[in-house]
Amino acid sequence: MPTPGQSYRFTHAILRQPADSIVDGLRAVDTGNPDIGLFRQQHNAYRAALEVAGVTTTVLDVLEAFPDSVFIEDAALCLPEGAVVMRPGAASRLGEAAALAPDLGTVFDEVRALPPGGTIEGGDVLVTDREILVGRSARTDGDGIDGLARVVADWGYTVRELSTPPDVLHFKTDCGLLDGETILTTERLAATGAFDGYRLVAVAPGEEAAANAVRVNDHVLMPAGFPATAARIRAAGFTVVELPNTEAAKVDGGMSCLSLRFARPA
Ligand code: CIR
Repeated sequence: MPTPGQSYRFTHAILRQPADSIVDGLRAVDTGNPDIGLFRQQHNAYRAALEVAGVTTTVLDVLEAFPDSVFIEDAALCLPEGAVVMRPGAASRLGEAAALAPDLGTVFDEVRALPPGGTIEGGDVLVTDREILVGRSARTDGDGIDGLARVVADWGYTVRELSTPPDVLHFKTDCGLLDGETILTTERLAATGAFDGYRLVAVAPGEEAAANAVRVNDHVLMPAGFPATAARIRAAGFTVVELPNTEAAKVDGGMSCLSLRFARPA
């Protein structure tokens, strides 16, 4: 059940070690391969920032067979009641979810599967204090969204289906939660009316890649290099932590996709 103020309060996070095979990672536009050494450094800095924000982190072993497996958020949805294993729409990523399920089982009392049919990736799912928003995208379809709605209904969650803007990878490529009622968003996503009734902070024009920020306890983690958007988030009263993300960005990865964040009893 959504609990006011709890959608960005986390005690734990699960990450996955970047694979050398990240050079084969999916990307919309090829701007060159990630440098694996630098990727690891940036991943370590991201993990450290989660710890500073008050989260205990677990880093799972590398999965070389799955180049994009460092983007662990896409393979599951973690809620206080339990975890739901996603069904990625990218064929090369399907096996990541199955590989993750046993690890989720060591943490959660309940790990649920989706009913047959459809696809859905965690990058298309935004949990707020009042509902679960899911954007249809090239990776997530209506059947996948319906399946999630059925799986979480008895936990008290309402799922609302929205559209991801055309040519945008995931719904959360273009937005991030700042608090239970406040969303950081691109103008193009806000213009769809998806967030009517929420407070909005718009990313600065030309800084659309800054939208995938993630609120973790009292910190907002965002990619470095977007000063105008960082200033807007600070002006709205939030504490911003800017992190180098150049290597994940080469394969369309951002702040949210690098971890599964959740709250567990002490
Ligand atoms: C992919 O295309 O699946 C990966 N290269 C990037 C996934 C990013 N995930 C996310 O934003 N949640």
